[in-house]
Amino acid sequence: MKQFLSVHDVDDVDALVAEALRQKASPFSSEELGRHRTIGLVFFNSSLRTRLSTQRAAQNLGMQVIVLNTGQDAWQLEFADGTVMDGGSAEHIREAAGVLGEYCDIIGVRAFPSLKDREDDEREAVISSMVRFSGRPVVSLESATRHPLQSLADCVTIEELRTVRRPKVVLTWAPHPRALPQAVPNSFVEWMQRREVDLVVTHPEGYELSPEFMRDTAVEYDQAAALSGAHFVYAKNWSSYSQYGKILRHDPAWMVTAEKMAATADARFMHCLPVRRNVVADDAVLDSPASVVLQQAGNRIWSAQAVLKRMLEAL
Ligand code: AN0
Ligand code: CP
Repeated sequence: MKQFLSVHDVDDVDALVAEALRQKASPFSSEELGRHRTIGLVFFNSSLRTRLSTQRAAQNLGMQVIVLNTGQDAWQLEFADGTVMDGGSAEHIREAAGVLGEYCDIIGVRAFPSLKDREDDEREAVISSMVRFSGRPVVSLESATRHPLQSLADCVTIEELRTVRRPKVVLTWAPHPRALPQAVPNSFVEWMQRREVDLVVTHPEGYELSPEFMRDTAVEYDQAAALSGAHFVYAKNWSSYSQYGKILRHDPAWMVTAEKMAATADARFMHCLPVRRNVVADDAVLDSPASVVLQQAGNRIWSAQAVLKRMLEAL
C-alpha cells in the first residue's frame, strides 16, 4: 500500500480486516518488518487514541516512532504558494514536508478542517501537501474529510461482534456543544458501503452528509424508526454540511439513551471517542454491557498495524 488516505487506497477491505484480526491474535509476528524504519506522526490537532494506538502498532512492527505536535512545538506553517511570508508563518510546507521526508520512511498526519470554507477544507491542503512534498508514503490520522483508521477499526469491531450474516448498522447523529467535522461519519459511511451490512443514517434535517460520501445510503429522519431492529448503533455528532460548519440544533432528544437502546435488536453501542457523557449518550448506555467503545478503541492498534504492515511491505 503506497498511501492510506481513504478506503479507495484499499483493494480488498475484507482482506485488510482479516489482516487486522491476525495482528490482534499475534501482535509480534511481524516485528522484524519495521526494523530500522521510522514513522513520523505529525499532529496539527489533539489526539489520545490515534497518537497512542499508532505508536503501539508501529512499535509492534519493530519501527521507531517520532512525534511532532505542530501546534506547540513546531514553526507555524504556510500552505499557500507564492505568498510573501512576512506574517505569522515562519516555514513553508514545501520545506517542512521535505524535511520530514528526510527523517521518516512513513509519515502520519492529523489535520482537521477549519469548518469555515468548505471548498478550502475539501482541498485537503495539509495532507495533500505532505504527500506531494515529502516524497514518502502518507497515512491519514484524520484529515479534513476522512478518518480511515477509525473506520477500519469500526469494521474490525463489527466483524468481531456481529451475530447475523448481514447486521443492521445505524449511524445516528447526536448532539454536541461544539462544531465537529464530518470526517468520522463520512469515512464510516464509505467503509460500511464496502461491507456486508444494512446501513441506515439518521439525523435531523439540515445534517445531510455530502452526497459524494452518501451515494445511495439510506437516510431515515425518524431516529426511533432507524434504531428499530438495529444490531449496531454508532453515535456521532457532526456539524452541518449544507450550512457548512454550523450547529443547527442542540436537541437533547437526539441523545442515545438506555430506553432507545432497549428498542433495538439488542444492539451494541459504538462511538469513536472522545465522547461527552450525557450529551451524546447517557451514562446508562456508556456503562452498560452493550457499549463496546473500549474494544473499538483497542482495535485502533490492530487496524493501524494492518495498514502499516502493508505500507512497510510496499517500501
Ligand atoms: C473529533 C471529530 O469529531 O472529528 C475527533 C474524533 C475522533 N472529535 C472532537 O473534536 C471532539
Ligand atoms: N477516535 C480518535 O481518533 O480519537 P483521538 O482523537 O483521541 O485520536
